[in-house]
Order: sequence, then structure tokens, then C-alpha cells
Amino acid sequence: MDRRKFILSAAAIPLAAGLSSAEKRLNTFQNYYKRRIAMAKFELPKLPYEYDALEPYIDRLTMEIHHTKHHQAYVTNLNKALDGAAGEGKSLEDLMKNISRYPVAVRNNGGGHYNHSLFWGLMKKNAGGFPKGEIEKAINSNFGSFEQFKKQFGEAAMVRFGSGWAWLIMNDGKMEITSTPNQDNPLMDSAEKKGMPVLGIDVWEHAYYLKYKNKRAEYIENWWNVVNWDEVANLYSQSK
Ligand code: MN3
Repeated sequence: MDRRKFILSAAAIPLAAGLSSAEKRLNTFQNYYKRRIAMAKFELPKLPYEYDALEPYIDRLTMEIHHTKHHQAYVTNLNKALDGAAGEGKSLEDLMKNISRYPVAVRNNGGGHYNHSLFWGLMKKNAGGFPKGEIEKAINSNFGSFEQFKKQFGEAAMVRFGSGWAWLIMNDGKMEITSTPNQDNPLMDSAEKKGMPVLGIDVWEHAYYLKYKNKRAEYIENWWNVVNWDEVANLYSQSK
């Protein structure tokens, strides 16, 4: 008996006490396991800083609505979409990597939950500046210079029509820039260009409209002032 089966059978034994025979019949290890994972729900992660931490580049109200309304809605609707369905109990990464097997509600809301959970950590108070160390070397060797990288990344964010994201990804040891529509991301098996995201920018209007109105270029330019390069370096080192 392997460890997982042992844990399941051990946990199921006390449950059998006091049940009718029909309930006992249903109370197989598999059913117990299914019910147990059914209780596991995705939750809105706490923002790693105050809502006004990214001022003046990203305003407090935008951050508050973005986190408590938009991100919360992705979490709530992902849980609804998974309730009793295939994919329940899977990790977010596992859902992303097999997203073509799931309904569109899992793709949109699971993508929304993954993307925003990543995005909050990619920003920080008193951040911006320049990447340092290994990530700096990798950016320079892949794009020529940091300025060239910023230009190409900004262009990818600008040309993404409608709502979506621009990404810096690691694809088989190679650094690449890509963009995705809606709440898709490069981890998804359906993505045109796949890879591990190490940096991403949300270019949905809800990310900038209150402060920047229709001026997406201005939002992107200012966003560089809040990029948390320590976290980007961390994701980069994990993705190699
Ligand atoms: Mn968003």
C-alpha cells in the first residue's frame, strides 16, 4: 500500500462509524477523498502591501477595486465552475497546464486567479529601477539592453487588442516576450507561445482606467516604477 492510499484508508475508517449500510456503501475511500477535496476552495490572497502603496503610479481606488472586486470575482466564479466538476481539488498550475480540457468558465476565472495572484507580487512600494544580477544578464543577452527589453515589452502590451496581458516568459531556457487575450496566460496548453511567466502586466482597462482613462501607453510607462525586480529575479531563478 502506498502512502497516499494508506492515508486515505486510515482517514476513512472513523467516518464509517454510525452510518447506515447505504451510507457505508457510499463511503468508499474514493468517495471520502472526493468529498474531502470538495471542501478545498480557492481563496483571494492578501495583497502583500497597502492599497495606496503603489501611489502615485497606480492609485488606491484602482488597487482596491481590482483586488476586492475583480480578483475576488475570479476566485468566486472559479470555485463555482469547479464545484463538483472535473478539476476540483487540482492545483491552479495543474488546471492551467491542462486548460483545454476544461469549460471556458474555468479557463477565464482560473486564468484570472492565476494572473492576478502573480501580478500583485510583481509590484512593490518604492520599487522599479533596474534588474540586477542573473536576470539583468539574461535580459541584456536576450534583448541587447534593458531599454530594448522595455521597448519590446511595452509594444507587446500596447498592441494587445482589447483586454489581456503582456508577458516575459522562459521557454526552454530562452527568454521571450509574448501577450495573451482575456485571462489566458503562457502556462495554458492552449497558449500560442508557451512558457513560465516571470513578469506580466495587466492591460485590461480595469487596471488603469480610473487614473489614466484611455491612455494605456502612459499606464505602461508609469508601471515600470512599481516593478518588483526581486520577485522577477526569483521567478526567473525558479524557471531555469
Ligand atoms: Mn485585472
